[in-house]
Amino acid sequence: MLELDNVRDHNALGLSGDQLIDMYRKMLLARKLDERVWALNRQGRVPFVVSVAGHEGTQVGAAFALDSDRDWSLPYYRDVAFNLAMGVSAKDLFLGVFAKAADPASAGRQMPNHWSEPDLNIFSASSVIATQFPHACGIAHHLKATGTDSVVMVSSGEGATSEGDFHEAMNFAGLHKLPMIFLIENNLYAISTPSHQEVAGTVAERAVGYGMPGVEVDGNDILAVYGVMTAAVQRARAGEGPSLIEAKTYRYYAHTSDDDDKVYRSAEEVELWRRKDPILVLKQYLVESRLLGEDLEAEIEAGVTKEVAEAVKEADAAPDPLDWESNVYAKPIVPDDPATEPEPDPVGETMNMITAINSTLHEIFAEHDDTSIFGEDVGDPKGGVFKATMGLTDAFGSDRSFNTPLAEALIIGLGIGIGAAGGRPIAEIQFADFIHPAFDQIVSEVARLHYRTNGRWSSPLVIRTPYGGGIHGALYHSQSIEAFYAHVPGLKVVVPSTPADIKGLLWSAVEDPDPVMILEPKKLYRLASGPVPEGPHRVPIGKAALRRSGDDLTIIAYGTMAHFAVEASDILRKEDIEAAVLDLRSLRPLDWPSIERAVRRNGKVLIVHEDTKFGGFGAEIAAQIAEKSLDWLDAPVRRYCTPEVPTFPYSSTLEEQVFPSVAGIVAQARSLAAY
Ligand SMILES: Cc1ncc(C[n+]2csc(CCOP(=O)(O)OP(=O)(O)O)c2C)c(N)n1
Repeated sequence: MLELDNVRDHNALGLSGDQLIDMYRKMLLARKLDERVWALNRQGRVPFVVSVAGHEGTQVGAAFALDSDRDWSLPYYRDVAFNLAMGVSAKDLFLGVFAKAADPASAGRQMPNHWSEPDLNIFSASSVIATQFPHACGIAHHLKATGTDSVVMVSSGEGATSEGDFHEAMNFAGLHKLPMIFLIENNLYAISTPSHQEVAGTVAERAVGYGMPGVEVDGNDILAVYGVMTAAVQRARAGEGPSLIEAKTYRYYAHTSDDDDKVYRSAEEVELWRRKDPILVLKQYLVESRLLGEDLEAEIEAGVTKEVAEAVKEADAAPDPLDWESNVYAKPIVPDDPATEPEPDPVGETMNMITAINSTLHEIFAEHDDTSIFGEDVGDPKGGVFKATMGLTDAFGSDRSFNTPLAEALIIGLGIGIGAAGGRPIAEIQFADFIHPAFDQIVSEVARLHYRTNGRWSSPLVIRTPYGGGIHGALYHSQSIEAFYAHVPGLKVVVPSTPADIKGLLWSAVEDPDPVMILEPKKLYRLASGPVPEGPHRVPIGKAALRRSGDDLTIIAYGTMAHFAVEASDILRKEDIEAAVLDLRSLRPLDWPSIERAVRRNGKVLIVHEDTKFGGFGAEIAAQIAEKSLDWLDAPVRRYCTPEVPTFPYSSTLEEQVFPSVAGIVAQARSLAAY
């Protein structure tokens, strides 16, 4: 267990008198800043307040135990005092409060209190409760794997400890003995929900199940917080693993300016806690220790008041943001080079898709020593349920290729953290059907990271996942998920259909600074085989491939359906119907110039995908054609997709009836050609 002797002597904790005064100053600064933000809110000058008042002892005590040169932190929205103590300036905080262009956290894109400061190793946070915990694990994993002695502190309120992300992260941190501190600021309420309706047992006891010490501390006693934090930091630096600290504290004002706390707690209760105000507790200690006299107190008070006033004045005068559009991607791709001729066949050894993925990963790992891959059953000896990752652990070690627990949100969140700390992460989701628990981490976190920090953070995360049907995978091993994710700005989504392309897109994805999702059509893993170029081979993201030319119509497809469309085109050719086949390969960014070129060439388009039709990706293609190229059409755009049933029923006879087929494509193309 953590050594917690309730040390009440700053000398015994190794703190000098000057440090104590500095702590006091930071707490007071946070309090004055808080009061000022509330006043601005009442004056109608800022729309939203998240209050820190009451938490200052916990936060400043925690910050003083960390070293911002080497340690990392993932504070949550209430951690105003923590940020100030780590080195964020009052002016920077007010730039966020006023949502100004110079707001270093997000240039006015996020609400206030979503700090981020790469120079201080403070990672960006969203508004989604608890998503930061897996990020912290990823950062800690990378820092440990690269041999540093850095520590990662991640904080939240007690309500957040009910979320799955918290438990998945605690489990992973415990398993890997990560150098982490989970600091839970228990202020007794999650908005209005009291902690006895939120937490079974106590927060600190939750640590037991994850093989780490958990300790309760009086969060209003800064010396006690500093003591346990210091012990936890030492433990982490010594390689002994993570700790959980539950700091008992209280917030004096409503949850936010949108909350009315009078309906769920009494004025007497608030008053009782005000008597234990962490600033008063420290002040009393300083006075008793003869470290603070009236003159110094007045000087500190005046200094802090001046600092807040100046910060407000400067931030208020700063320009408002105008730029709403930049930094969606670190590397925006705007396709501009339409595919006009079929690409020449690649030259190289013939192999199937899965062998191509495996050999490509080995090549990439040898070339880029910052890559790592992780997911369920990814490590050797299994090397993935499809054997895509076989041999990587043996060849490159278990820091670079490893099993994760069964926890998809953790897998993606881990990747976000590894990327933030400087790694090049590849997350494998065993089947696309099981990616949904990670929807939040993908859509709310990784896709928005670059935009929400106005480009100060980015994520090179690659997400590989086998997807699609036609393999008797039934309702939960067959789904097409592309429409959900191609919808999301900030993500890139690719779907290779040949062994050479899967190699080329994997190389491009790993070297791309943005998150890229690779949907691997698992029906093609062993069905599609072909020549694969030797050595580094890159297929540009955002570039479709013309597989067949033809003047009668164009079949637009991707994945397994691109493969089927080529077969269909070859059959149709014998009937003198020339069907071009455009294999999109990238869904986002979409290669519009190649689609437009195809429409202009023959005026007839058949879109094929194995997802259901309603709201499927084909609807986007059809809409863009209608908006931009209607005049070139000689027939209505047609879609051949799966009918509106959950995909796909297990029985072969049922699956065959709904899975789009080569014969079905031929029939659709024939009728469209005759239109
Ligand atoms: C996933 C998610 N669910 C709900 C919310 C809305 N929400 C914002 S803060 C909050 C309460 C959090 O309480 P706690 O974790 O105890 O922290 P505190 O605000 O008390 O410091 C809720 C429910 C959210 N932001 N994210």
